[in-house]
This record gives sequence, C-alpha cells and structure tokens, in this order.
Amino acid sequence: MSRTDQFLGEAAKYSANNYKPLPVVLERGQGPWVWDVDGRKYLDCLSAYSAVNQGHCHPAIVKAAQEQAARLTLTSRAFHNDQMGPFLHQLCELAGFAKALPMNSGAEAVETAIKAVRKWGHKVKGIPANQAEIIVSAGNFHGRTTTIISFSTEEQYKDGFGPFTPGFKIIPFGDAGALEQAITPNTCAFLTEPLQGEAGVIVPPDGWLRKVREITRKHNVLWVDDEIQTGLGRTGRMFAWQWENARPDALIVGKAVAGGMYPVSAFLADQNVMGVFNPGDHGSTFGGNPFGAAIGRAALTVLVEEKLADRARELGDWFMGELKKMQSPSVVEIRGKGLLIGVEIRVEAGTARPFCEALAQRGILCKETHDQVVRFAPALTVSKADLEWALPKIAEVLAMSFKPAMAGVH
Ligand code: IF1
Repeated sequence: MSRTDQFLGEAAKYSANNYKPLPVVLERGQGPWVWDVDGRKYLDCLSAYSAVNQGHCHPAIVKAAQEQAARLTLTSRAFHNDQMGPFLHQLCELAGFAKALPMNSGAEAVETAIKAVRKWGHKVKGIPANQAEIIVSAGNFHGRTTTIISFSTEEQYKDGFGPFTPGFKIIPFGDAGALEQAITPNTCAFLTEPLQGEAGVIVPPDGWLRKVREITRKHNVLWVDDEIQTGLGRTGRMFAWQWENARPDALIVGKAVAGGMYPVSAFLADQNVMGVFNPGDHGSTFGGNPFGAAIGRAALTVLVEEKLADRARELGDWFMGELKKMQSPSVVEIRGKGLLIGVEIRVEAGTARPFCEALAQRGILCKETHDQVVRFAPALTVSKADLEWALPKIAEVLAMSFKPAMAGVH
C-alpha cells in the first residue's frame, strides 16, 4: 500500500465526511509548490483558497512564527500584549481604515461585521429595535455559521440546518438597480464580495462598485466589503474595491492576513461604525493573540515588500491571456482578475472534477468550484517560469472531454 493510500484510509475512517478532497496527501510546501507523502511535486493552484498568497512556508513568516512561538502565544484580551497593537496599526494603514477588530476565522469576522452594522443601524441610524435588515448578493459565500448560511442561496449549505436567522434580503449579484429597490428605512447595510469566488469566479459589471458606493451613501446604508478571498493582492490590487476606487464603509479580511500560517481575520471600519462596540459586546479568546499578530505583521510586510498585488496583476493578465489562446471546445468562458481565474467547463464536456483530477496527475493542483468551474489561483509569489511549466499541461487537459457525470459534492 502506498503511503498516500494509508493516509487516505485513516482519514476516511476517522474524519467526518464533510469534504470530498482530491486523493493527494501533502506533507511539505515551499512557495507555490507542494510535495505529497509519496514524493510527488505539484504546483498548488488553489493556495488554500487564497490564504497562502505569500506562498507556502515563506521564510520571513516562518521566522516570525518561530520567534513568537518561543516568546508568548496567548494572553486573551483580558490583558494587553505587545504584538496586537503594532499588527492592527499596520493592517489599518494598509487597508485605509481607522480601526480593526481581530478575530480568527473568516466566518467570525463576517459575524462581527453583521453585529456591528446591526448595532449601528439600531443605535446610530435609528432603526427600531430588532428590525435592522442587511441586503446580500445571490450566490454569496461568507462562511458556514448558522447565521451566515441563513442568507446563502446554495440549498446544500442550508439543508437540514434550520431554523435560520432572519433579517436578510437577497438581490442578484452585480445589479445596482436591484440594490436601490431593496433598500428600506430599516436597511442598515449591504454585505457583498466584490468579486464572487465560491460562486465560480464571477466578475461583476464594470462600474458596479462605484454605483454601490453612490447608492448606499445616498440612503445612509453601510457598504460592507468581504475581501476575505479577494483581498491582500489576489486580484491585482491590494483590495478589489480599489479597482473602482470606491471605498467601502467596512472591510472584512481573513485568509492571507497571516499568510496561511495561522487563522487570523479582522473586521475594519472607521470610528463611526466601530464605535458601537463597548467592553463586553463582542470578543474571542484567541482574537488578537500575540502569536497570530506577529505572524500577521510578517505576512503583511511580505505582501508589501514583494509587491505581490502588482505581481498578481501582471502575471494574471499574461496567464489569463495564455489560457484564452487555448480555445478548447470544452471551455465556455475564462474569466477573473489578477491571479484569481475561473475556467468554466462546457456541460457537454463533463463536470470540472475530472479535469481537476487530470491536472493533479500532471502535477497541478486545482479544485473545482460548483460543478463547472476550474479555479486557478496560485501563490502570488509564483514565477512566470512556474506558470510556463504548467501551461502545456493545462492545454493538454483542457483539450480533453469527459462524459457528463452526476453532480459532484463540493
Ligand atoms: C471551506 C469556498 C472559497 C470566503 C469569503 C468568508 C469566508 C470565505 C469570501 C469564510 C471562505 C472558503 C471556505 C472553505 C472554502 C473556501 C471557499 F469555496 F467555500 F467558497 F475560498 F471559495 N468570505 N471561503 O471565501 O472564511 O470561515 O472559512 O475562514 O472549505 O468552506 P472561513
């Protein structure tokens, strides 16, 4: 039995069945590359859903983690520590917000955003108690908590998990007219991704974010921008909202904040919104811990020093152009921004899953999103030579066709 099969067997025996990963068992990573337990090398084109924008085990981030692990890891927020302040200072300056509230997972930061805008609605805007409404986009992905799945439009994410949290209104993604129509005097916020990842790398119409900015400002509604996946360089700007220079009222970050080395997320806003929180209103045992904060400081420094947003834009433009030249009959559309690229597979050619399996056999790790989209999102430290190595293999796989299979589990 191969080592891979041993690990697969053990995971199958002891793990809950809530995922269907590709049968690859990884044990080591460096930059955009990973190695499995049988010594095979792969170009990681998922980057843990953009959490490892800085590349696997970046030496500067490893160093910060090692040093801080040996010094102090957790204080709780009952006391101060000497890492949180400098980390939040750096994050606020990078993102252009006055205040940040640190949490751990992305979903926790989204929950923080929901609590903040509801409280702002009730205490500042004057919405009657418990009447605050939040508008969200169809096809959204903001996490897995019971409140967040309450406004998912993906049946599977909700099936059997009710009762759900009320107070959300769903409009089509990228539709400014629908946003304006959905606003009522009780609307406190519009929460959206600037470009949808999970939905299949959906790029909204040009000008939409600017219209969102105008409409929400006009109606005294907060615009909350979930950049957990798109932020920190991935789309070719530090934050995707910068593509339209339409600054949101609040920003949610996660994933690459700590370079994939530790779960760190944050909710950012100015004092008009963040001021709703008083001692005891909200928190987390691990949020703002010195270990995560030290890693975050190093991870943000790498993003800036290595100009990873510019790299994503330049390499992404070139790479997407090369993919588009392939003109495979199995492909409907290639779309994206920076190094977040979706290749939509024609239904007649099968689902995206066998394409991902064929890519893995050739040393390229991708994960399908929904049934039809193959996502390419390598670390932003990837080199042109790495991508040049991958292109002929991708061309070979995209030239294939697979019989339509049953809808996959993802
Ligand atoms: C999984 C998807 C990506 C996110 C946005 C909040 C969160 C996420 C925009 C929650 C998380 C993850 C979750 C992960 C897979 C992944 C994903 F396919 F499910 F949608 F990236 F595309 N906002 N996205 O993308 O952050 O609580 O997970 O830290 O397996 O569920 P989290």
